[in-house]
Amino acid sequence: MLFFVLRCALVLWLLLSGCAGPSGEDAKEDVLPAAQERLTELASDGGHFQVSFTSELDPITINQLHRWTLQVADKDGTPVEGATITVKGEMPEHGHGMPTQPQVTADLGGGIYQVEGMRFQMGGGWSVTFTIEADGVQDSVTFQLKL
Ligand SMILES: [Cu+2]
Repeated sequence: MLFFVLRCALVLWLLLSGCAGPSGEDAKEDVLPAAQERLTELASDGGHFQVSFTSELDPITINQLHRWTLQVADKDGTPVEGATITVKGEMPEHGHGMPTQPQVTADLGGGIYQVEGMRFQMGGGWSVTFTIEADGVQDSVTFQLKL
């Protein structure tokens, strides 16, 4: 009897979820790309640099160590080479940072830099700030991400 009830419940659940499936999936499809939507190109706070990033993981998944590539140009669009760049990721709403300490590990030339050690341990709002110093000028840029 118990088995029968469970089976009925299972069948009912399958039927219900089957019915709810399509609209549920549609809603999910609407939400996910928007959740991953982000500005990947920004002017730095002081307007000295134009910065864009690409993530090796796209979409970015939680808890997975991955690399970013950062592209830095001056305000006229000329690639900035030989910059010193630091990385800081945090969840402003939670008051904590990343579990890793990402670093720029290679200047690939042409204003392109490799960032290693990116890992986001939870979904939500993240900000990733790059502080860039080149030719005696220091400026920061912060990318906002919803993961
Ligand atoms: Cu958090």
